[in-house]
Amino acid sequence: MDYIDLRSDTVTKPTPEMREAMAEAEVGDDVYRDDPTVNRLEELAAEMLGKEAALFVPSGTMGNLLALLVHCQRGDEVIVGNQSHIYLNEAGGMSALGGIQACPVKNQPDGTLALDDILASIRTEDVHHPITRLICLENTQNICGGVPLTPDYTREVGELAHRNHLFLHVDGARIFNAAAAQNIRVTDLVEPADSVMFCLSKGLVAPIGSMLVSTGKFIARARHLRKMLGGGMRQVGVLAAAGIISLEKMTKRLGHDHARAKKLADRLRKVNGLVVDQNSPYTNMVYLNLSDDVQSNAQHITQKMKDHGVLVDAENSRRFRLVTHYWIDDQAVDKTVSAFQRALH
Ligand code: TLP
Repeated sequence: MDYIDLRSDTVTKPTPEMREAMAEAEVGDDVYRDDPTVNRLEELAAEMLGKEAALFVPSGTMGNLLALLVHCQRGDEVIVGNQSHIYLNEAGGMSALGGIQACPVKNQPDGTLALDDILASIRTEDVHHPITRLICLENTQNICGGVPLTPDYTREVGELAHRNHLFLHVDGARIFNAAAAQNIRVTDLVEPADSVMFCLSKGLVAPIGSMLVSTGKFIARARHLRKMLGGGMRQVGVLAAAGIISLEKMTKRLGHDHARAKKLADRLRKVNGLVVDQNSPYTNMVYLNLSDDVQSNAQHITQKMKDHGVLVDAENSRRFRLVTHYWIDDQAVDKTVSAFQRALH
């Protein structure tokens, strides 16, 4: 069965144009820096984000880990949102592989970390304390609803960080969604950051890959650490070719995904048994709960939805996340609404 897959935007399969570019990609050994397609992708990513250099990495998780490893020494502390992907969903890589300690700060409902909370979490100079080294923001903030952080807020955190001799890393897995939602340039969102990771493999539709972007010196160190982690790839231009299409074309169409998410949320608000989060969606994610009067749980409804040809993600026993992307059209929205109606009654 051809499922309508709303579990994530990570499920996006490459477009026919991407497959063609992949088949025809000029390649070389990227560990020797000999792959012209990877070199082009890295130059393009750096240029689009207004930074000096970029590194192609297999996943967002590796990109974030490399950033932490470059910024921090063993025993250092990183201020992260308590609802952030880095803190919750990266298998504890920073502590396991970097000896780095997380200092979780409460994410506000709008995805931000309160400036006062950040300030209060910065360690004072004391022989007993770890050294605070880095602040991480996530844009868009996934668990808070796919909510975009603003350029003003990011600038304030950047200033706070630099005033206190800290670095700022942005987990911008969906930074182009954040820019599209606010109708601004992505450079406005990342200018205050010392390093940025963003994903090609989510709303930008590439089959694999993320980019780490920063200064030339930082990226040279990250390249060395990527090799250490076993992430030195060879004729990887076959993947970078899809990434170039992500950057040149897919960054320009994310508004369609946001409009479809809105349409989906508006329609689901009218379905008995569902309560869509008040401000959802901000970008391409719709978060909703089962209403109190529904006896069955989200896992059970998820199974019934699957029987009707629609895959959704149960966050817990009452909550769902639905993510729109390139392969979700208006018809898929209609089918999802009717699958929920049937699954609930
Ligand atoms: N997020 C995935 C899951 O891991 C939850 C998803 O379906 O949303 N930062 C953020 C903000 C992310 O949402 C993700 C993936 C990553 C980093 C990691 O990217 P990958 O999966 O490429 O390692």
